[in-house]
Amino acid sequence: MSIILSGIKPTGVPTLGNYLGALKNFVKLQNERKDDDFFFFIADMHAITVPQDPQTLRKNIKNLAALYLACGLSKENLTLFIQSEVKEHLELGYVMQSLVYMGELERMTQYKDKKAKNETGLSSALFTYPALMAADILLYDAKYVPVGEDQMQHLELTRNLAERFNNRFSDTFVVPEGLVTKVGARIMDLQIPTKKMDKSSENGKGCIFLLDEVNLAKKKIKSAVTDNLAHVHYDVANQPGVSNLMTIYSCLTNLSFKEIEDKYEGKGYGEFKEDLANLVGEELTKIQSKFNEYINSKELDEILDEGCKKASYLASKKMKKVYHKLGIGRN
Ligand code: ATP
Ligand code: LTN
Repeated sequence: MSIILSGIKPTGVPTLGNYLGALKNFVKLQNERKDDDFFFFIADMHAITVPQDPQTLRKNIKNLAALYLACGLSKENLTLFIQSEVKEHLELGYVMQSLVYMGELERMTQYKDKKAKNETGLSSALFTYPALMAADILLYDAKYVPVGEDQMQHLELTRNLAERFNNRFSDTFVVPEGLVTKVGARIMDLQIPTKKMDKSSENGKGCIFLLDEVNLAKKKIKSAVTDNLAHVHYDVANQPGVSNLMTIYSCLTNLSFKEIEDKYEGKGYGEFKEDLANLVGEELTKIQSKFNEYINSKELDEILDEGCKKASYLASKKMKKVYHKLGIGRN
């Protein structure tokens, strides 16, 4: 039995990118690996590394909890919880900060990119964020961490920190492995296909949110940027827009790029976009109908309470061990 864990930040409504790169894969893994234990959480402590409006944040947390289930996760072998409700994340996060080097954090692209853009007012929590992410994973002895490609650098750091601790203080943490999907690990913005689709992005047109009104989402697909080659062909360098749409198509149908190219051979983008818009529309309709069942249900709160209880139990056991090995406190 292995533990499989991942988290999503409640920084907005999850996007089609979050769905295809992460959530859909979580569901697939859960269907394939019946003997494993799945831990998914809402990374609200990570959300406040950039400023958030409290009311919106509260709503995003609840929406994300319901969306995890609406996307198809089964309650069976699932521990679903809110990060801030399990205090040990912060405790181990601090311990990880004491292990990680400044140079390692400076190399993390998420921070480096923001710094390169000369954004002002960056918080110190944004800088130390990967230490907290490592704690999220190591606290539960997670073996596999399904994530989109953008998170692999954080995963590598987590592995290094686990090994560093184990070497200094004896075996304590499982060294985790990242799991990235073959297709869909990086869905791009529909308007700027060289940029990742981000839920906190300011340009809503390039981004499909899972709770978008279905017709609006379809419109976004139909007005996605393509090119004037009029040829459905996978070529990221020369046709980034079309290639991104093909990636979405492939994730939703399991057709290979070659199969999609053959299907639309000799046809322009109109028909391809129309079909894709319908596919996206159908998927969103399914998700939203389940979302509506969960969002105001007592069941959702019960699942989160249960998740918090189970996660807290395991996390507190782990922290006792960690403090003891570090030599802090009295025991
Ligand atoms: P933010 O805009 O706040 O940075 P985000 O949209 O990047 O957020 P996260 O909460 O950081 O979302 O990511 C949740 C999961 O979704 C992660 O596993 C991440 O790798 C994956 N993911 C995020 N964006 C994409 C994308 N465009 N394509 C594929 N996977 C993605
Ligand atoms: N950093 C991730 C979210 C995240 C996460 C985690 C993912 C926080 N803690 C632990 C996997 C495991 C992100 O920005 N997508």
